[in-house]
Amino acid sequence: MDVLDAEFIAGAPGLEQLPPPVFAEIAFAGRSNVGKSSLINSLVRRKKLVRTSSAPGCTRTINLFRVRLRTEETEAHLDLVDLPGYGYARRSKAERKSWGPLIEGFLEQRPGLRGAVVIVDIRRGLEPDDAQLIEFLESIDVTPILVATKIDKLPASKRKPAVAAFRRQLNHPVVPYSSVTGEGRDLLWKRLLRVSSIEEAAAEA
Ligand SMILES: Nc1nc2c(ncn2[C@@H]2O[C@H](COP(=O)(O)OP(=O)(O)O)[C@@H](O)[C@H]2O)c(=O)[nH]1
Ligand SMILES: [Mg+2]
Repeated sequence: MDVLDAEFIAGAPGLEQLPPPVFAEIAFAGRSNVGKSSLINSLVRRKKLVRTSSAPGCTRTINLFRVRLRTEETEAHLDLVDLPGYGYARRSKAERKSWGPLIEGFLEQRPGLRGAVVIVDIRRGLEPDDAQLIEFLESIDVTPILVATKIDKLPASKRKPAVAAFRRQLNHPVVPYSSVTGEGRDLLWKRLLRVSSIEEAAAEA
């Protein structure tokens, strides 16, 4: 699988400002600072397509990126949507309240949405906000794709047990990931291509 092209399409502060959907879309959601933007950059192998930050809570807009990709079978476009991070305690209550509707509104209203990647820090595991989001996705029939990121921050001997514990907690497949080493990239792409109907399930090893 090659990413031939990746470009920023739009940054929208609200649903009304988003361009209408053109291609299949995959949303990326997770707590502020969990590594969402880094994950998207790592997936498309661009260092700076999406701005990353060491100051939590910076992304306040819905950012849409378009990738053109080539698999063994086909060429296709896919839109990746970086949603605002949730759960950042230092923002005002009013501001925090406004994310729920923005994130949920997007997930509910985009007709081209094929799945939502929910990103969790392997060292923190699933937190109540994440669990709520997964429940919400299931209630609206959007497939959650769970990613445990920052796996490189665990010593090698602790990775397998941590991922196993996470899978048990969720009762759901989890993709272990590191945006630093690229571990998990191929597996996550397989899931994304399948959920977007770009490649058949049979293509998954
Ligand atoms: N070691 C390590 N650091 C990461 C990884 N992913 C993100 N980070 C770091 O975590 C911080 C937040 O990342 P960012 O992608 O901006 O998070 P976002 O707020 O969820 O978009 C940055 O300092 C990143 O360099 C990872 O897989 N491994
Ligand atoms: Mg970000």
